[in-house]
Amino acid sequence: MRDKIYFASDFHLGVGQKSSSFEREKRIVAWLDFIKDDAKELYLIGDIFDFWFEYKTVVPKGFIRFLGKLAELADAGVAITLFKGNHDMWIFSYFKEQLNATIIDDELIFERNGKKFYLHHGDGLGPGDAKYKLLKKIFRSAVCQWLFSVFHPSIGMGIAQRWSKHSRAANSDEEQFLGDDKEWLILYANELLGKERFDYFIFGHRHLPYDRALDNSRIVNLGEWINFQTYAIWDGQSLVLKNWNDGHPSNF
Ligand SMILES: [Mn+2]
Repeated sequence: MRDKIYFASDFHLGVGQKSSSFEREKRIVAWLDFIKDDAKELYLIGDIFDFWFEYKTVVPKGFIRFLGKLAELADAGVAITLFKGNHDMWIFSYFKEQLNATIIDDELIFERNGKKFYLHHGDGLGPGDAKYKLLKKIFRSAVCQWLFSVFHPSIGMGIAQRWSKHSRAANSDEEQFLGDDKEWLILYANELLGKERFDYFIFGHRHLPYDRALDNSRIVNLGEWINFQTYAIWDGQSLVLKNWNDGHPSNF
């Protein structure tokens, strides 16, 4: 029965040593293969690629097993939704054309079985970080995208790869939970709950899997696939955060 909804984020394909990114890609492909028969919808909530840019006629090399497996799911009837993350905000129309994927710029709100979901990659939300919020506006602007596109891909992708070596995903170990009063996505969710009812908030970006109760609601952070290999599944009744332990899913 094709009736499950799956959520994952922050694969950061391409970051780290070539071999480690390739191993990660193979783990993700095995997971996609595992879910392909009962998945109705698949939400990939940002930073799937450590860097992505679509030139008019050129896309970045690599990830062929991952893209092939996504195509297999799409062809089997899984509805794929791809969120722009802060690392892959320059996803344009390629995955819409190739996978019939829905591309989400910021948040997505929907209801399933009377439960209301709020989904967002998680970047630029909550208090503070004015510098990033400004940068996001600049990077997402048409002018900035045009400027990048006029460089030869060897130059543009070269800049991106050097930049990626200094990124958090490339260098940091596991993150620490700061507490319900300090985690900015929890603060953001609580602020939204003051105005509107939501049953579930699902974010990525934080690189720390967590599942916390809020006021009549819950917040799930999907973690990442460098250290945790975590994902969430909705079976129509409940939302569960899980670990993919190389073929043996367990509750997180
Ligand atoms: Mn990330």
